[in-house]
Amino acid sequence: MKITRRISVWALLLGGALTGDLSAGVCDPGTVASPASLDGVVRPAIAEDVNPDPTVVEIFLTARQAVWDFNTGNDTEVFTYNGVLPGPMIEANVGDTLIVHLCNDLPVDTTIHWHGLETPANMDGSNIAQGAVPPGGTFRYKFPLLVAGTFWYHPHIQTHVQVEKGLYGALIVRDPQQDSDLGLPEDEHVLMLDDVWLDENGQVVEPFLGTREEVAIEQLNGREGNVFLLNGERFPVLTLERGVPHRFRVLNVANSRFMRVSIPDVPMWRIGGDQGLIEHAIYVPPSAFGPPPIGGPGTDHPSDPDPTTGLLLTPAERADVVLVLGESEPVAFAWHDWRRGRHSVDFLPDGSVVLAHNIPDGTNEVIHFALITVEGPPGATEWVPPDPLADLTPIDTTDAPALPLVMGHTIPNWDTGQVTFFVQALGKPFQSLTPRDVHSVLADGTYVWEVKNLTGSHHNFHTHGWGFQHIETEFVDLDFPNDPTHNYIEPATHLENKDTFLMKRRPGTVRGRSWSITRFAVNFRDDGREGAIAASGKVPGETTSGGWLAHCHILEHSALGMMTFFQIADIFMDGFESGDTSAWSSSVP
Ligand SMILES: [Cu+2]
Repeated sequence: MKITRRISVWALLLGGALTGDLSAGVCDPGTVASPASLDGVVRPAIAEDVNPDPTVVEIFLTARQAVWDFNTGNDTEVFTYNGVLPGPMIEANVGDTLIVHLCNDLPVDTTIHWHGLETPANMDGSNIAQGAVPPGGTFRYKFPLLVAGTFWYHPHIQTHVQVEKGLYGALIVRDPQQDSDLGLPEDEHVLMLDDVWLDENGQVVEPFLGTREEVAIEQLNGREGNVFLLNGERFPVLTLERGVPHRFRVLNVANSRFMRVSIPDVPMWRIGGDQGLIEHAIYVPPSAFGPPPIGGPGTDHPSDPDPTTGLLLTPAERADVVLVLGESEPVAFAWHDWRRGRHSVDFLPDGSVVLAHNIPDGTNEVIHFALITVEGPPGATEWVPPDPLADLTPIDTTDAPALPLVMGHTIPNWDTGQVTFFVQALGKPFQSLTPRDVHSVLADGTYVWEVKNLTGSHHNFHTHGWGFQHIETEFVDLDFPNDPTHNYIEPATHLENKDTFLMKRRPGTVRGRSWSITRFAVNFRDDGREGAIAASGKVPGETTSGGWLAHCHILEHSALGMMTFFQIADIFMDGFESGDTSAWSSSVP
């Protein structure tokens, strides 16, 4: 490891690999309170809470460039918070107030979005919730933490570029009573899973370059990287205690890659996810591994084709799982492919462009994120989850109005390969939407998101500001109306509060003749925010928000328009101010 300039960050001492600090900017460099991955606990570095009040967590985050060693033989220029990648993990208890002082030492505008958190509208950090924080600028975020769960933070300007370059961190909101009821060891592990696309010089590849075929493929399928990272490290060795239950909070922070992860022969119990615990633990069978045995970062055996094995996380989803390592042999923490409808594209001489699915999809080789070595004497070989884990309240959608959306994209442009995506209305990308095109809802109202997926690929759906509950997914194929394998309803498998959810592809092959519709229950509750949820107009004001975003979290898709916004437009609510509609924001979200 080459250290070009010493700074006092713990990561220097550890496997995390800061090799230099490129900034000479206006901001305090920011601190990290404690190092990553010590004493058998796998986690990112932890942010320093500078506020002595036990109910206030106050953090300084400086976004700045740095040089990172991904063990590729080259120093990679990255974006960091406080010089570490992932950014320092923020820890708090439900009910605490979080204050974050962002200082932007990057050469570009940025913001911080608090993925999954129920913030006041003007603290949401999206490009329409607040003005950009320019280079040298600062912004103070302050809000109460209303829900316990596994959350994360990242920019929401040029998101697909800035997250890819390393700007992300975990935000864990704990409920101490719930945690003690689980009866698990106090130390839990936090695993942020990423992939990054590096060129032959070890630098992050700019988006949407290359031939029209390459542009079209990257846009249609999203960017899938060639270097896998667990907490910013490539193929780390993790040491974990044998014979005890381990709680893993797992976060998919990749731009586009669906993360299906597994440990050979080790089942998991999923106890929660995006928005905290679920009611009853769900058994997650391990994916099958064939020979050869554990290798380096890549191996040459194909993924388990059974889509029901392993833990599946679409981009931005999180899972809270418990597992026991019984054997003393090292084991792999591995990624398996999952059939998500990757496109191939052909530009034909007659000027037509044909999309097909003629590339490996679901059968790509297994990649090892990390090697787990196991220590200690034999102990427990399994863990029996308490039941129930938590009490959840189903949202009653009787008579609830629907909020229809429609996800899709255009055929790639014949000259450039460019694709336009949409989620609000046919052919209308985010950039073209006005407040007249989008949904306005009442505070405290209950609605049903009714999201149609016209495409032959899986996407996902994320809304800012409020979690939701999956009701059902309906599959429709007009060409085979009597075929029950093409026309059916998949009800929710269990009750869970989510903020990011898989949008399954259409069952048929003919465009416009087949689709899926996924329905989610949502209550736009104002509890804890007292009117600070009002947002409208698409353009942020000094203290007002232009709205709340809803989008696909395949970041290439949202950047290209698969995003919309909704307005909380209760004009009778205290604090309501109509947004400025004099100019439409055209910045990439
Ligand atoms: Cu998408």
